[in-house]
Amino acid sequence: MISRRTLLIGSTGALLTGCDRLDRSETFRGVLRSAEGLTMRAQRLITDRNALAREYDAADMSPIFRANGTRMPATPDYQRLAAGAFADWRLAVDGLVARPLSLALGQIRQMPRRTQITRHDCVEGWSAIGKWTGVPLQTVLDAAGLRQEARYIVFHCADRFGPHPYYESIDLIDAFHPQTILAWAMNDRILQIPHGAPLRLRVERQLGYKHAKYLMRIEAVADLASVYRGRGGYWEDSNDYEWYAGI
Ligand SMILES: Nc1nc2c(c(=O)[nH]1)N[C@H]1C(S)=C(S)[C@@H](COP(=O)(O)O)O[C@H]1N2
Ligand SMILES: [Mo]
Repeated sequence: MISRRTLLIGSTGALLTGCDRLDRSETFRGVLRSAEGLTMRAQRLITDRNALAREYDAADMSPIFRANGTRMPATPDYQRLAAGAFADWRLAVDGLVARPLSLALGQIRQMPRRTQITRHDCVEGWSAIGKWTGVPLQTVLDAAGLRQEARYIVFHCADRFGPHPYYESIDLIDAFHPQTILAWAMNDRILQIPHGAPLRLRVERQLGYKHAKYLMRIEAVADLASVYRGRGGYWEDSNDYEWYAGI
């Protein structure tokens, strides 16, 4: 037999739960319409952008990984560096950093490394799976110490397209993504010239043209307006390519 007391507690409990639910969902809907909701939705996008690109097994690696765009920078400076096996090459890390760096290849190869087998997708309609080894960009940025105002990382390359070098940029979400590395080896070999020796960017959540080869300088900036024509990359400025080329 159910006592009156049990019934009362039971119904009060149920009422409370119902009330509580209604209350929460209404608050929740309010939050979604508010500025805080905007932050929440942005946060979800950020969470998605932190997801890892698919990584493959050694058996999946493409027998041929074509080189695209520049295959050998034509400048005398680069050719002199290449002739000396890049012993005199330095990577400059500057702009909005606390400690500007000038890193030799040997120093970069001694930093922590990450190896990943990923698929490269070029807008021209080809893909290839390759193995990349390099230092996480985050490690280099942490060594330089990004200043508060820094929002983007710009990559300056050795090869020229007309008067300008090839250049690209990413935001800090991609800069700190665990699969964003400065690669110095490909398919278990030291990175070869057609693929961007001595150092190239791998930013695995984006299309091929974002993966700047022949890196010379990494610059932290507050906005992209001051970078060449203001759209953050050679193809973005010259051919209207998307700046965020997510895949
Ligand atoms: N410096 C530089 N980086 C570059 C390019 C280039 O021409 N110069 N081409 C881009 C394009 S369109 C692609 S698809 C990839 C090609 O990389 P791969 O030569 O290793 O295949 O590099 C990208 N990075
Ligand atoms: Mo490409």
